[in-house]
Parts: sequence; C-alpha cells; structure tokens
Amino acid sequence: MEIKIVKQIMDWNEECHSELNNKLDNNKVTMINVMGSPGAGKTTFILNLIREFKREGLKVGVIEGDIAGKIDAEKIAKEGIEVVQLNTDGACHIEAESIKNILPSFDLKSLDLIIVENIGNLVCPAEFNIGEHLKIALLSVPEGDDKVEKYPLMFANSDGLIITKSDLKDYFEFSYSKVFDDAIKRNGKIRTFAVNSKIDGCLSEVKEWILSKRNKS
Ligand SMILES: Nc1nc2c(ncn2[C@@H]2O[C@H](COP(=O)(O)OP(=O)(O)O)[C@@H](O)[C@H]2O)c(=O)[nH]1
Ligand SMILES: [Mg+2]
Ligand SMILES: [Zn+2]
Repeated sequence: MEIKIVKQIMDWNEECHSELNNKLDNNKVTMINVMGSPGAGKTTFILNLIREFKREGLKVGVIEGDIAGKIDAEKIAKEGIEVVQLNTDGACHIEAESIKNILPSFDLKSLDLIIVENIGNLVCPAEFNIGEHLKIALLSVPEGDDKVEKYPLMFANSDGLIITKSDLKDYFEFSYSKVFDDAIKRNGKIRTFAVNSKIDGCLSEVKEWILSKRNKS
C-alpha cells in the first residue's frame, strides 16, 4: 500500500510538471531549478546569475524555497528582482504543485527566466520535477569530493554541476577530476563548471551555457 501511494504522488507531480513546463514554454520563460546542500552557495550563485542576466537585458523572477523564514528572498529583493518566498513548513523539497500555486504571482509575459532555489539537501529535490527546463546541482569544495558517489541521483538527474567555493580548494582535500568523473559516469550529458562566487563575472561561462540551452527550447 505504501508503495502505491508514493507512485500516485509521483505520477501526479509529473503531470503537474508537464503542465507547468508547457505553460512556461508558451510564455517563452525558462525555469531553472537550483539544488544543493544548505550553505553550498545557492543564493550567492543565484545573485551572480541575476547580475549576468541583467547585463544581457533579460528579466528574471525568483522563487526562494526554504523550510522557514525569508532571509534569502530579502537578499534577492534588494537586486530589484520580483521574488516569492515559498516556505515548505518542514517539507524537504519543492513539488510542482507549489510552483503551480506561485506562478500566478508573476507576470510571465514580462519575464525571460525564473530561477528556483530548492530546499537545501542532496536527496529528494532530485526526485521531483517542478516545471523546470534545467536542473543545476551545486557542490561546494568544503562538502567533500565523495558527494557524487554518496548522492548519485542528484547528479544523474541534473543538467549542470557547479563546484562552488573553488577559492577554498587549498584548505580541503578535494579532487575536481574525481567529482567530474563520478558525475559523468552517472550522467554522460552533464555540463561541469568550477567557480569562485566571490569574483565578479565568475558565471559568464555558466550564463552562456544556460542561454544556449534556452535558445534551443
Ligand atoms: N569563499 C566562498 N564562499 C562562498 C562561495 N559561494 C558562497 N559562499 C559563502 O557561503 C555561505 C553560504 O552561501 P549561500 O549562498 O547562502 O548558500 P545556500 O545556503 O546554498 O543558499 C555564505 O557565507 C556565502 O558568502 C564561494 O564561491 N567562495
Ligand atoms: Mg540560500
Ligand atoms: Zn523531501
């Protein structure tokens, strides 16, 4: 019985995902699902990405997922960006239904991209499609280079892997090649990057990659 209930939720989530994905396509909006552990650098990454897209003249909206509070949404709002804080009240991932409820808060016609910061964890956010076109998994150097092996689904299901905090590499035993090899073994199509988010312009290559994906859709 237990298994049957889970399957129903997943099936239903998948239907909701497709509906959202089509709606975003019809409005020419690309949605990006940013995932990673608490503290991996998701909010910092999103702030940098917003600045890159602004330079391109693109309009971005953000959905900030957190179990509680609105700290991250306040940081995003300071950039003059339309942002909605989603509090999951304890739930450890975002589901498509929550995005469906939030989407009417945005004027889709005026937006080019919506970036979603998922709940910080390397497990279940990977299991739920939420209407997105691209999934990006962040892994920071201090978390360790064994995380792809330990949490394979996150990296098997993502389009991009960004190693963050590359400026801290000298303080940790961390092999980029191990992480990249482990990821590519599980997902031959994954694009890999390493960034130091403290440097302005650190995401220019990531931005180019996202835009190339966007133009294809
Ligand atoms: N040194 C360094 N610190 C970073 C980098 N990216 C993020 N941080 C810091 O890591 C902490 C957590 O970042 P945050 O973006 O809030 O992570 P989140 O919990 O995944 O959203 C903050 O103090 C950031 O300033 C980076 O590339 N290098
Ligand atoms: Mg955050
Ligand atoms: Zn969860």
